[in-house]
Amino acid sequence: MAIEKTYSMIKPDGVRNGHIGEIVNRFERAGLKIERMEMGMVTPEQAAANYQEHEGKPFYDGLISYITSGSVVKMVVSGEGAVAKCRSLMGATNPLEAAPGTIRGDFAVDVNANVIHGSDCLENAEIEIKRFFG
Ligand code: DAT
Ligand code: MG
Repeated sequence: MAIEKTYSMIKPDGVRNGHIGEIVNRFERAGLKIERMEMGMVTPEQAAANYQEHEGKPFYDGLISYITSGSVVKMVVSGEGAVAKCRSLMGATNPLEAAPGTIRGDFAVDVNANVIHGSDCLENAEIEIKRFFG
């Protein structure tokens, strides 16, 4: 494994429901480092680019309107195998399948509003860091 950087984002429900501190704490406890962190909105353009692979699916419109519906916390997270480590701390996409002890397993109730985003591979991590931090 090597030191990697990944992009993670606490989604609007995670912010609204007060999970920022807990999530940052879990990342740091797992040995990951918060390199950059910024609160703000996701623009419709950023949302469309980030979820391009889902265009045309039945949940696409809801996904875009949800992710642009309120403040998010954008983060660059680094560490040994940060991409996979972040994904494993997040848990499965569907909260019904997310294991207890994972962020989604503990805090998500809805497959769309599922608390947190994390890049799914190193290549997308680089693209997403540029997309959200310029
Ligand atoms: P992940 O966020 O775990 O990488 P993904 O890339 O498959 O999952 O999907 C992106 C987001 O789209 C996901 O976090 C929530 C939403 N989503 C995925 N599948 C969905 C579904 N069947 N119904 C509603 N929203 C869904
Ligand atoms: Mg994904």
